[in-house]
Amino acid sequence: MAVFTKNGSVALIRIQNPPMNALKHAVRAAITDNIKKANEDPSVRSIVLHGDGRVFSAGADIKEFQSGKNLGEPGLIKVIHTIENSSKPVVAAIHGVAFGGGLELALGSHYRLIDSKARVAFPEVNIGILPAATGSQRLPRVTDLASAVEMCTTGMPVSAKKALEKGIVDKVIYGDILSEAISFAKTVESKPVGPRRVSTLKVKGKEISSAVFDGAIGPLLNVKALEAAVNSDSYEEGLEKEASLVQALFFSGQSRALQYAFFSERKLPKWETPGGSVNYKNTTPMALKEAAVIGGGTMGSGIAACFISSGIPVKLVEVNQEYLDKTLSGIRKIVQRNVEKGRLSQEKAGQQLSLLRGTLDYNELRNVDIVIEAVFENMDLKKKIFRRLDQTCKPSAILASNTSGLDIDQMASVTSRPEKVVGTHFFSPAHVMKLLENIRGKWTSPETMATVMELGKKLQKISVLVGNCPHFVGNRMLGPYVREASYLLEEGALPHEVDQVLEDFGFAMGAFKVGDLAGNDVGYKGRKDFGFITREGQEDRFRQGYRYCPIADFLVERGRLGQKSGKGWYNYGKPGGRVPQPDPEVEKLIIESSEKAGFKRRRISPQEILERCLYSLINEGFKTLEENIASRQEDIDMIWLYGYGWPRHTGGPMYYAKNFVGLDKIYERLLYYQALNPDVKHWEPSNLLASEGLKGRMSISRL
Ligand code: 3H9
Repeated sequence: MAVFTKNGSVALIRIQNPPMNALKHAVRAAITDNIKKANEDPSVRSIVLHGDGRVFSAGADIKEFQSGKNLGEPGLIKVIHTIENSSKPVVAAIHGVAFGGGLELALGSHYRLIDSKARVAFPEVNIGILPAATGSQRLPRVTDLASAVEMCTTGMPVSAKKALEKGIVDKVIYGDILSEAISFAKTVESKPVGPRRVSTLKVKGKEISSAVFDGAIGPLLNVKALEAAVNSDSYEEGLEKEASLVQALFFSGQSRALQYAFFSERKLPKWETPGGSVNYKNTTPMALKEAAVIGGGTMGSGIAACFISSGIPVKLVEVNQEYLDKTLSGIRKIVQRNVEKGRLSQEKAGQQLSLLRGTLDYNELRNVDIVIEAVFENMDLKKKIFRRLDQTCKPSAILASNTSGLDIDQMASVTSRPEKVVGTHFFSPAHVMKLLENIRGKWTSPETMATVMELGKKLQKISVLVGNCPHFVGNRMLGPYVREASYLLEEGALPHEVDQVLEDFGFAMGAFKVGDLAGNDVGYKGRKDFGFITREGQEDRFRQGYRYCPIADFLVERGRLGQKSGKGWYNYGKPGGRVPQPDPEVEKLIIESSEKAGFKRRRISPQEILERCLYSLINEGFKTLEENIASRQEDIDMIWLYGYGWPRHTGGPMYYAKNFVGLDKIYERLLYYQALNPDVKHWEPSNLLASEGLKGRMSISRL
């Protein structure tokens, strides 16, 4: 947990808790004991604190927060004070990262050396807490207040060079960090440690503090903790305030939800099929040396941009030279924008673009390892392309579809290699959105699954493996949410009222604003293919015996496609406009439509709006688990966090259902809405949710 060795007069304390040296109880105890041991050993004149393996330390052990176990003494604060009170100088030798409690340990040391490639951060804000093991009180004693506020409220890592400029560390090391730290320690052995104790230093920039805090936007209690450092008469008083602030956060559901999200995200690479028989451990991915993308629309271009930015050569196939030229120049623009934003050097941009090749000829795809079809959502067209790819590509090549909801098995059925056919559902814009929903068809081989999951990692995506059903997991759950939003319009609400409730809940945009952004014609085209469209003047409000709201169809037929046409559910002033204004024409259309359908409009409460949109979506999520489409609760939650902007501080729809609402309550409301709306299929409770709701708890083994 922490190993004690000696190099002449220097005691070396090596933190040892792979992979990230999280400061769990045994580590804390071992550091404290070893500091005492070094102080008692007359042959020791200085101490170097360093980390084993990849990092110095990623901070407190978040698993301990979750379990509530092993939180007893020595707590991190005690360890830090033991270090600081050491009569022999302690030098922290930082490599990899010193994050959270790791940085707090370093700030408890008398000197801080940092490897040139290492980073420091206070990322506590990302898990809903603050640097409460003296960090919020120490940081503004070594750096300026504005930097302290920025670090504590954004959680963003700071490079070694910046950390030196900001006064957080004393020296950047370009050679071997440990041997340099040992030499350094020897040079400070006879220097007094008193002046090096950070807790005794004055807070920097007290005089400008009100200007900094007034301008500070960011998680409130992180800012308050820094204010406590400024306004307290002593370090000890500041610490007391820090402790009371973190207590409030610890007991908020939000910090637990954020910690759940942290671990859920890290569970995704450890993917498995339902029941776990095929998983990341028992499969080996194929090597992907070269890829191809069919179709250079928004999706295809974004996907190709992802490949080249990850160093994978890609061939993009279009139907004619004009489209191809347009697509290639679009991709060049994506790369160039990264240069303009300072994310990429001109040289790297050139390297990326050299990996891109446009072609009209399928024969050029003979040797690629994976093809991603990204043409529009038409099964006949997709089948035609899959047949052609099957005839052209080498037998080992994977044929993937970027469909957002069509049947992968149908595409596989026209090939001679159904085991190599898989869904890779990117989200728009593909080069920006983090989520990749990979879909296993009934024939998809474990090797193919492993390969697309590995591909997601290479493309730096959050990849989730799901089963094949109409619209898969994300869009399937989106269906009831969007349908409920439109039913609410018929019954009395207006788009901005529904959106306001959803945005108050935490979505960046409500359902109607999202529709306008994505283009209302996208869903319309899909419905049209299924013969689902209702035209104005027609009074057809049922599909396959279930309720159907046609207002979205009317909108598209009036040319209100969304932001791109300047008008959709809202008015944007001009095509491409971004500022939504409620539009009287839409209100009139909605009111007339409800009248024709025989609804007596009423005021609908925010509570009802929220329940109907969210609970219907959650119910569908349970159905995907029950039907073995989703393997695990965490997969669903991460799909919603990364693909649909579900508010992270509630963990995701499944976590929210269980921990913020309660499944018994949700089940009861599903029954209530089902009784009121027998013509709405999505209110039929999922059996899984029903059984757990009845039990009043959620102890499903897979969850
Ligand atoms: C804190 O310090 C509070 C104090 O201020 C005061 C309290 C009073 N704990 O991310 P990776 C695991 S709060 C437990 O895949 P990477 C992680 O789950 C803490 N486990 O690697 C994974 O496990 P598994 C503030 C942790 O190279 C494995 O390590 N610190 C912790 O992509 C590898 O992680 C943070 O919030 C932890 N603290 O990224 C830092 N950290 O193998 C959080 C990691 O079972 N950590 N694990 O899936 C990170 O940001 C990233 O892990 C890091 C490495 C950038 C360090």
